[in-house]
Amino acid sequence: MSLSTAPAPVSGADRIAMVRARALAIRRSAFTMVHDAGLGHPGGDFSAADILATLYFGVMRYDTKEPRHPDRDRFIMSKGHCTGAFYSVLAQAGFFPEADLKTYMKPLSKLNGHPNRNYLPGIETNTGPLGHGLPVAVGIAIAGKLSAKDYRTFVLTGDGELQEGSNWEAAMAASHHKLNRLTVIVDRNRLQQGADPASRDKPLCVIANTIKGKGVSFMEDNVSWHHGVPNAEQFAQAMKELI
Ligand SMILES: Cc1ncc(C[n+]2csc(CCOP(=O)(O)OP(=O)(O)O)c2C)c(N)n1
Ligand SMILES: [Mg+2]
Repeated sequence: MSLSTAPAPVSGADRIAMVRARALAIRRSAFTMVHDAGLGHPGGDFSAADILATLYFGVMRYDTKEPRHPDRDRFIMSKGHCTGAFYSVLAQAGFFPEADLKTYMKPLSKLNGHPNRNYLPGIETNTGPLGHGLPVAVGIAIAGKLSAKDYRTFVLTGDGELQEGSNWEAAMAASHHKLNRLTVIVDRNRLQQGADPASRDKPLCVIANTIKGKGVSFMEDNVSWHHGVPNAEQFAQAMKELI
């Protein structure tokens, strides 16, 4: 049984175009599902669409005919509320028919609001209560290491979700166990649910997105300027730019 991602187009440019088209299809499908169900989390579906398309159509190895193939790469949708996007990518990849998406959140449907591994192929673990995906992924990655498997484990978390302390315990365990086949992707869409920084009663932490060496062309994003000292020519050039 062979493991593969979707058929690879010839050139890198075509590959990017294919992943973009998949991401667009995920958004269209997820929004249709939310519209028809009258329920869902479309904002987080949309921010996750490119990540899911990249993983399923450019990165991960899996076999839809044998979803529990022992050598498959594992993916855990820790932001389990975003089933519009997750079910859409699973259906596009071929784990179940795209027609099933029409049953999203209907009575007796297998497509619940949160993913259930007992109902659908391609789901590694149930998620929904935030903060559990990474701890489970750490366990899966440790199991891979202990059994000398080379599968990779991917987890997609929300940025708000990272407030759950379980993530930090899992991150420390991941580092301690040297889990080099584990990748955590944070969907940093800068929003969660109901957070209101303007009326806070607690300390504030601002993450400033900056550029090291900002303002001088040859210094920006160049780590050698961490403690570099300019020569005469560099000094003159920098002074010309810093106006
Ligand atoms: C433990 C837990 N607390 C609260 C919720 C309710 N809840 C669902 S989504 C959400 C916000 C998540 O924000 P974020 O992780 O940033 O996800 P995204 O922005 O990608 O939707 C919350 C609080 C939950 N699902 N689980
Ligand atoms: Mg968020």
